[in-house]
Amino acid sequence: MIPAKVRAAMNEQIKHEMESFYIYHSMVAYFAAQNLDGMAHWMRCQAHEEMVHAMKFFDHILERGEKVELLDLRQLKTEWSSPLEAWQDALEHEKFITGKIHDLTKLARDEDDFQAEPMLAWFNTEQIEEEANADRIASQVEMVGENKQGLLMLDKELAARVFPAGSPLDPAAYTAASA
Ligand code: OFO
Repeated sequence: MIPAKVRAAMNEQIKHEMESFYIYHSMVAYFAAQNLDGMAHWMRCQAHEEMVHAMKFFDHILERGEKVELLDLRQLKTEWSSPLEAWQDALEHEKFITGKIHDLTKLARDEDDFQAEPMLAWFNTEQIEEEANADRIASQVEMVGENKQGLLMLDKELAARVFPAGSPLDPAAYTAASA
């Protein structure tokens, strides 16, 4: 059993993680349109992680015999005026998510939901990496400024991120499946 307030907040968190999945795909589309294919690829890998985050909450609620409720997503931003603005937004979005995880952790403590603790501890640790990644890349994009060569080098570097094995978001998975 999950305390009612905690269950409601976990269902809200599934929504926030799906919003992360969604906004990062908007960024995939934006970067691809700018011919920044490495950044688009990096964000597609990131979107995979966000789906996993949503499913961790989804499965946690189910395993504890409670009801999963998939809520409407907010309309988030779909356009950016520069790669820097997109990366800065990614950082701000991660900070927002960190705040939500902190709120959920506090709520679980207030409601004596000890069984939620291991999962929430995982998310608190994960958010350190999530913010650090977005912060590092936003800073690097800011550093290269108007230097197109620098931007292309960074883009190439970001293309090296590897999809988790078997990811359905990896174009290799669905282009092979439909061949
Ligand atoms: Fe990017 O951590 Fe989940 O949302």
